[in-house]
Amino acid sequence: MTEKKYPFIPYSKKTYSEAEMIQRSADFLHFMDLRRTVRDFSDEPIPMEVLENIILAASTAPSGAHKQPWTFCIVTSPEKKKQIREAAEKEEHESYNGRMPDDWIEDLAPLGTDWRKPFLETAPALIVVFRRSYEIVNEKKRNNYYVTESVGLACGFLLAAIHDAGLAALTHTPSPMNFLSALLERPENEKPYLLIPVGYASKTAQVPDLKRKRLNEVCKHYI
Ligand code: IYR
Repeated sequence: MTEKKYPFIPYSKKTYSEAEMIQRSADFLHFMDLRRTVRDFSDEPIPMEVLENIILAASTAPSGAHKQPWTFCIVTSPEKKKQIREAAEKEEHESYNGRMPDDWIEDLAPLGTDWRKPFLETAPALIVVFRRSYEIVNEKKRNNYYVTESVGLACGFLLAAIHDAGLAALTHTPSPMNFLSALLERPENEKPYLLIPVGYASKTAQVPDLKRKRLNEVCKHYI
């Protein structure tokens, strides 16, 4: 069966003078450069409407064949957060004590991370992102496309939206993270992708004084 075509509608977008573009792009760069991964959160709650808006902003990301192959689970239940923390710490303990190769441990040492994940309970909300590799349509499996790329893009939008709302986040990747599927009772077509605590940074939060790569390290120009 061939799918029906979308109707096409006119599109126009506001443009700027070169001077305005330069100013806007520099302002945006400065704003994005202020985003930092935070590991120390206040337990102050955040409005649900903010979380929902952030997720809808993430969901505007481009995706393969516009399948939007993602599910964002919001966890604010203290009991669920505790279960997630306990399960994550169990895995992380094993990872830090033997599962991660020495090089990896060495690369993480400057960041001061370890197996303890108190932020999973302190942060007022956890957004657990799932990737959907297929859908069930009329009882049949229908694949999604470029799922990893699509969900990565959506998570990028999500982090930018969180930052824009004045909140902080941590892109946490407990490994393995299958326990999230069980704890959140997700269907077979969904696999956990990222676990993102969201909230206010605690008043005493510190971040490593890391430097970002310069333009010539991340960009090559072919004239
Ligand atoms: N998942 C572990 C280890 C970890 C890995 C990387 I790569 C990081 O940038 C940070 C942590 C943890 O969350 O501690």
